[in-house]
Amino acid sequence: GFGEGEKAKVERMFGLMDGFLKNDPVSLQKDILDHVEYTVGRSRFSFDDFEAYQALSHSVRDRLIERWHDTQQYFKRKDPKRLYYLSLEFLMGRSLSNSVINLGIKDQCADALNQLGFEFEVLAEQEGDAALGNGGLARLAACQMDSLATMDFPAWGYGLRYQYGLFRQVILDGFQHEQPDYWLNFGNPWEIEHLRISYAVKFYGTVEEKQLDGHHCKVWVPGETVEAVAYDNPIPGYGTRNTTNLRLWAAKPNGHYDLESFDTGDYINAVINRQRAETISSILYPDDRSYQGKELRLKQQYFFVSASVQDIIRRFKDSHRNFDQFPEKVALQLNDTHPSLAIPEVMRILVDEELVNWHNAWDIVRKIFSFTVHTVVPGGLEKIPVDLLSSLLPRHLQIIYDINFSFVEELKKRFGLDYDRLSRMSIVEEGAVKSIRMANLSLVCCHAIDGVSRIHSDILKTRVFKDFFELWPQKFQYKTNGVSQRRWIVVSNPGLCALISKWLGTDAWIRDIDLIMGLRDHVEDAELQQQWKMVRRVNKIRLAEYIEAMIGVKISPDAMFDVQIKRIHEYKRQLLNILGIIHRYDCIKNMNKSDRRNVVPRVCIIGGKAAPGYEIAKKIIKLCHAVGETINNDPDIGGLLKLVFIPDYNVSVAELVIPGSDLSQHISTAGHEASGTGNMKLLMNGCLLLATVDGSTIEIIEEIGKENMFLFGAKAHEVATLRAKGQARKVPLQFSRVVRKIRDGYFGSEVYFKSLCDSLEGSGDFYLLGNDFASYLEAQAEADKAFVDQERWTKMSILCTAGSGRFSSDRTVGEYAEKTWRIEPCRCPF
Ligand code: F58
Repeated sequence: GFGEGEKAKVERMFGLMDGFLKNDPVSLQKDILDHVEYTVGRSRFSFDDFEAYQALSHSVRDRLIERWHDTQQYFKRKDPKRLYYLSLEFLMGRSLSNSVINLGIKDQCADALNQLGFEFEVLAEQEGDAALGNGGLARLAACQMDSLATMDFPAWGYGLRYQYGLFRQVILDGFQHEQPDYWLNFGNPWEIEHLRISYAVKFYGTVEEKQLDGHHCKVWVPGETVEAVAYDNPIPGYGTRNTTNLRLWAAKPNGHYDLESFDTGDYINAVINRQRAETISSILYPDDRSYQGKELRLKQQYFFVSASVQDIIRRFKDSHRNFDQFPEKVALQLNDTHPSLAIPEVMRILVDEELVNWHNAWDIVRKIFSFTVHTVVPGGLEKIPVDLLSSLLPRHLQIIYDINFSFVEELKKRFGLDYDRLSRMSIVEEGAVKSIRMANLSLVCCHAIDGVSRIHSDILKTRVFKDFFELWPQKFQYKTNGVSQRRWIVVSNPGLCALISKWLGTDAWIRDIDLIMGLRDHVEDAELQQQWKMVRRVNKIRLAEYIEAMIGVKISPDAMFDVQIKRIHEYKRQLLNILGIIHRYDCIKNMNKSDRRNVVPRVCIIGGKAAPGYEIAKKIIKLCHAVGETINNDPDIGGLLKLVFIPDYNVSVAELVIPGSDLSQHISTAGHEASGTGNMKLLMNGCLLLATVDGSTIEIIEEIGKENMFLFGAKAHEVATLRAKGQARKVPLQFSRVVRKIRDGYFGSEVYFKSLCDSLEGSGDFYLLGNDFASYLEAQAEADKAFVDQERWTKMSILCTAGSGRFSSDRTVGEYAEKTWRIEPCRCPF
């Protein structure tokens, strides 16, 4: 805190504070009409839903900007330690509802619009998704930004402003096709363009040795320079005036003209060539599996990292004379290894440009960086071919070599000349293609390495990073992921939100999630149960309407809605789900009339994108459609079973599906899902989980009890042995029968599906579908049984929500703040 005198000063400084934009409906209405007329350029007497959305968004944006300025002024004044969150991907989704809710002006906006003849919910639907990311890692970054702002932490996010977000998935004849997502086509009111905040980012060229101010220096003479321009995306906290920033960089041609190339020839071509600079920030890589040594990807990484580091150092220098205090004022978080070039970039700027000596710079670097790992697969770790790095970033390669030299010396002192160990741990991989291991670089340079769930961290310590754990056990930690209850309950499930607040007697759980366990006290209350069911039913009807509108399949809200929504991956085992559905279909077909009366009607919903080059994932999508086609059109089945694929799954589709789900599947082969975050979103919304004992599900079990979930499958510690058994594993008859059905062409396309079937039989089945099939079916049968008893089901559903508190990103971010970043809240006092 600060003294009274200080407070008075601050108040004087912010004297105009609440004098600016008013938030009553009348003022809002005037602002909206002004924006219709002057920003959108339409007549205030005639504008449509989209134009109304634009005008409303601009009115909200104005309020965001105001708070953004106040917060940044305040941070600047208080000069707290700041966190910078570097991520190559952010999946922000839509912003309108989130913003008005966090600003606390949703009702006022709705009122203002009503009087103009518009409905808030309809306008909110006009907004497209900001999909600057692939999956869990990117949405995690978005949830954490929301928590950082809400908890008043002085933190900024840094990333890339891709012109094309994650591709749109279009389904034609059951096949996935990718279409570009040019999300900026209709403008983006949620960003503020700062053309004057820009940095030159260098590429290629050579390193020269020079004498500078009596220092012996390395000078990097670049072969190409590109300009990074800042686009700021305000992130409003909930229940606070604090509004922080997500700064995304766009690439523009550099303004310093190279006279020579313009003089000597073709002017037109010279301009066109310069324009190519923009490709750096043009497209998001849609591959969420493994890293390929692509030059453009490396350029993207360095481009955003360099601009961010320059910006951070510039801001620090604004209020400090030297770098002594740097580690007390700056923490840099790397979201996976993608931004790890920030490490040599900080070294380069400190040593080459700020003339800090190597040892001091190294000391700083080791104190400020931390990183989070999001994968379990060693093959998912990034490697950069040395040839590529030496051509693109020659100085950084030198720095990495220097860091590695000292590191290897340290290893020799500690372990002696254990060459196997040295070659495993070295940052440089000697092999057919000599390359830089970005994970090893990060492990050496960061003071903390976090896994995303407990089991994940154990796997990192005992397998993936075993050697490093032996060397530096204290660096290894974990912070189980979390998701924002603002986005995943308040924004996406207003009905449930109101109900929770009503029964808790307060809406304080929106900032203080632990309160949500208070619902447990009311779980036996028939009135709550009734209202809970009603809210969920309304959500199911909304989802059913969406599905009918999108794909023309009619579904009944009386059925159990069973969903699996996530990227399509072999390890996530959407295929297991589909095989289970085929089995169910078979069973129903073989039943007589009276048995059919006992079948619990099910609607199976699958959604997710396959990476464009991931053949097997694409076949799984096609299989899902082929099976759905057969089942949904079989008059013999009627309403007992449906299988629908929701196209183009993204954040806003998730906001619709999750509140309307009864059961959700998280069925990765144990030991493969680092954490999973969809499970948390569904849990919060009172959806029951059918799951393997993997990732964060293990911790969910601890919170809500296995009696409130449907668990199955091999445990992580059994997987290696099971795999080693190979063909000796026993596979249930039902499994072979179902696979045979696909092979025999029951669902068509038998040639196309052959490789899928082969991956499940013989020496294949790496992900153990056959092994887990019997227990999967048992868990499904348990779920059916529970659903029949609606009272029991509803109680379990309430207990899921009540037990979800630990999985709020507020808890995760609080742990990072205290243990890793060592930052304190800095709350704008107005
Ligand atoms: C995901 N990783 C994990 N990577 O799979 C999931 O278990 C975890 O819950 C989540 O991170 C958050 O920690 C993930 O989403 C990517 O999308 C990368 C994108 C860039 C290429 C490599 C994968």
